Amino acid sequence: MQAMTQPHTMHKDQRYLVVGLGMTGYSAASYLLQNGYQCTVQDDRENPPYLNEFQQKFPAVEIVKGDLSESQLVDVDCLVVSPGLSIRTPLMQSFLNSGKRIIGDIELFAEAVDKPVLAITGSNGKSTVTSLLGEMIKADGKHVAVGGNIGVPALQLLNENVDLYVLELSSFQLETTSSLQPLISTVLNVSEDHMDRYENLADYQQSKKSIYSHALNCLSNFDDALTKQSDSDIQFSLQNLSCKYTVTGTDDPELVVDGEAWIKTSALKLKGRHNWANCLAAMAMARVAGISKPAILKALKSYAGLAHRSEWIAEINGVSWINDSKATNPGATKAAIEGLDEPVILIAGGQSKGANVSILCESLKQHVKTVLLFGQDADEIEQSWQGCVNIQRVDDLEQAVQTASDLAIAGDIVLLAPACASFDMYSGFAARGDHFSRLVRALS
Ligand code: UMA
Ligand code: ADP
Repeated sequence: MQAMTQPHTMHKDQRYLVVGLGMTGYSAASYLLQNGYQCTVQDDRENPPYLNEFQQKFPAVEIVKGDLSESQLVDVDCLVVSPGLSIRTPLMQSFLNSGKRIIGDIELFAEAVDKPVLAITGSNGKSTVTSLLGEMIKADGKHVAVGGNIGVPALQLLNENVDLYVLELSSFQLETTSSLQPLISTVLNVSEDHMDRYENLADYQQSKKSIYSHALNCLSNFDDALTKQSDSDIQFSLQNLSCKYTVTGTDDPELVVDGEAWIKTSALKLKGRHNWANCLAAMAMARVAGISKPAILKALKSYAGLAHRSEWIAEINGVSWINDSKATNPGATKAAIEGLDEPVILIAGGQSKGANVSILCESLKQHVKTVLLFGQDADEIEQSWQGCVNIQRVDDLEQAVQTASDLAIAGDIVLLAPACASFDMYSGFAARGDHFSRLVRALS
């Protein structure tokens, strides 16, 4: 399987076809057209999300709706494919095999960027590390642009006043990127996700690790061998005291840099052991970027995390309600459950994306009283968890919240951490998390 061709070089005489008119496609087509390249756009939907904006901005540019066809590709030199679409289709592979190029928005960004880039990928923790690192850089008085998979297309960040770019990159974006040269890159962790787009875990891991290809510095997670690039990696670890970035102590552990304790974990706003790892990763990247210790500490003490990630919503009759709607794969749900000491009522389900949810059995046994399960892949998930935890099927989130409210007693935590994507019922994890918060607030 060929994911990319050789590094891309932009030519004004090349004909580009932007595939997909979502947020990324819109930013890529706008970038190309504004910079004088020949570009048309295709989307298989009748009403792509950015159709109106695009038509208003570029009324003369052709937009083809419907399935991508072979005849359309004859006059195209380079495809710019949106991350939500696989490039592993026979049509795209035959396009690649004919010697033509497939790139994504990050490749266009890589061609244009002239300031250092700090690049983050991983199965979980990307957005937390990306935004925390952005806060550290801001605290040092530098102009930082933060974006990528976190929600702002990278091409929209390009600006001459920026000192540093922090990019969250998905495996999909990395598949169509070959010439990004980050000052530092990290793969935070690798666990099953997007198995509907990859042949197996090794295939997914390979996409993630391509972030290291031209990086000047590589940061890996000593506790996750799947993230390692080489023996010269900078490493962080929650276990190994010989790593440059680590944690010591038991009562109130401290984050340690080069053997020196920098901050007690109790002083961090972010809670949970997985977030200690995220803090270490952000600290390591900030230091490579020359950010001062006071700025790093200031951000660590004030950064409270993003919505929908272990977000405390309410306490009602002694029961805490937590929204971790962003836990869209089993690895994230595991971290969310294991970060809690109280008995948990877990709300889960949705689209499992082919992931092996049975990796959660041990955590469910140890921490979870009842799972309230719903959504497209609930049957399959119930089979995997049968025997390790009490499971109750519910129709939807509303019924899940009502049932949790009936079951919970003071001291329990009700946790929405679905281990699944939400697209069977919602427009995304944020819509699901917002619905949960509204339902919980209505209880009180
Ligand atoms: N689509 C079609 N037909 C098309 C084009 C797209 O049906 O012709 C569908 C895709 O299959 C997908 C949806 O439209 O279901 C969105 O795809 P897109 O490539 O247009 O996505 P964008 O709106 O451009 O958003 C993308 C990222 N989305 C994906 O990778 C699916 C956003 O990450 C990212 O914030 C944005 O670019 C800016 O960089 C979201 C995401 O879910 C948060 N990412 C995945 C994740 O984090 O797990 C990888
Ligand atoms: P991503 O952008 O990779 O999805 P987020 O920072 O948005 O990551 O966190 C998503 C969810 O993943 C969180 O709600 C939490 O449950 C889990 N998570 C966060 N950091 C880690 C980590 N380092 N290891 C495992 N799980 C994590």
